Amino acid sequence: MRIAITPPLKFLEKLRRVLLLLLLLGNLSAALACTGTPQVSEITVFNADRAFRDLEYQVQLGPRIPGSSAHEQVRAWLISINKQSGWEMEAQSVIYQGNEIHNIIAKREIDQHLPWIIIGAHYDSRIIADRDPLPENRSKPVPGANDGASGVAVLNEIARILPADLQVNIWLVYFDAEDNGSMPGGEWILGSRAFVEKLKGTPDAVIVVDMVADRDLNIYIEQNSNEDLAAEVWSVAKSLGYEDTFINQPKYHIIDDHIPFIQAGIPAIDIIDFEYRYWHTVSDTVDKVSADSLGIVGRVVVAWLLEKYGEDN
Ligand code: 1BN
Ligand code: ZN
Repeated sequence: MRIAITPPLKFLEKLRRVLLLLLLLGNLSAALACTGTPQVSEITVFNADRAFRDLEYQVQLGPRIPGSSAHEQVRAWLISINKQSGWEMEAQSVIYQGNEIHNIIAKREIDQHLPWIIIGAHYDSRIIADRDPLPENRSKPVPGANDGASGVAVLNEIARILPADLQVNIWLVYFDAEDNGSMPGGEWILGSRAFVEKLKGTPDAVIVVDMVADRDLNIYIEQNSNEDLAAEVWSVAKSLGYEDTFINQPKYHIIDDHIPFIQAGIPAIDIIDFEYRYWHTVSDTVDKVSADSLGIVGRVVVAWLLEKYGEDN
């Protein structure tokens, strides 16, 4: 039996297909807007594949070692793509303890009376793979697929999809020179130290993401991190069903870009998977990391922001 599709049904079917297509393209708000459906800006889709493409892009530029052309290119790219996503951009260039530092800041400032949140990640990669099992590799650079490119990829995608009506001022900070410690003339976390030294005002909370793309993602509560803020974020992760990834146990004390904030009395946490066997080796490459992992971390951070600063709160 043939069922004739009446004109209204045909229209609905067409509409359904347009919606599906737009949804597949990850553009949910455009889909809702074009049907005349009321804006549902709190439905926010973190597109893990799109974030992963940003990770791949950085790795194919080459190691993002301070002073290199890849390091300069990644900065220009961050400024350009975040401008396209509607963020106000600042390139902060300073000399800090004799080092040239270039932090990149994306700002969305709504109202100075609202809270102020910083989400950060380092964009540089380590100059030497000094933990590589093969001695001949230990003077080569780290590709930094996980250690460097993953955090940046999460920040970029947050910049693309974060609803504009959140009741909060947000800075996304791409820190320079995180990764040159434990070697002659080098230091850890220079970019974030320079940033905090120059910071005017006190952010309410800081979340740093680093090494968040391991295919086998295990994120414990880093023990220098602010306990209350960590409890909030790990609880959001649990509510999303990610309790096997965001493991609710303290482990490791890590010197990362959250430390200068903690030292300044600002609540800060480090979301980091420190169980990555390719850490500081030449094998920290794209085949060791996954879009799914970026998606989990991105969704948790976005869900935390929505829970605290979304319209209903
Ligand atoms: C994170 C990624 N870190 C370096 N690359 C910070 C760190 C410093 C972790 C020292 C452990 C020891
Ligand atoms: Zn590192």
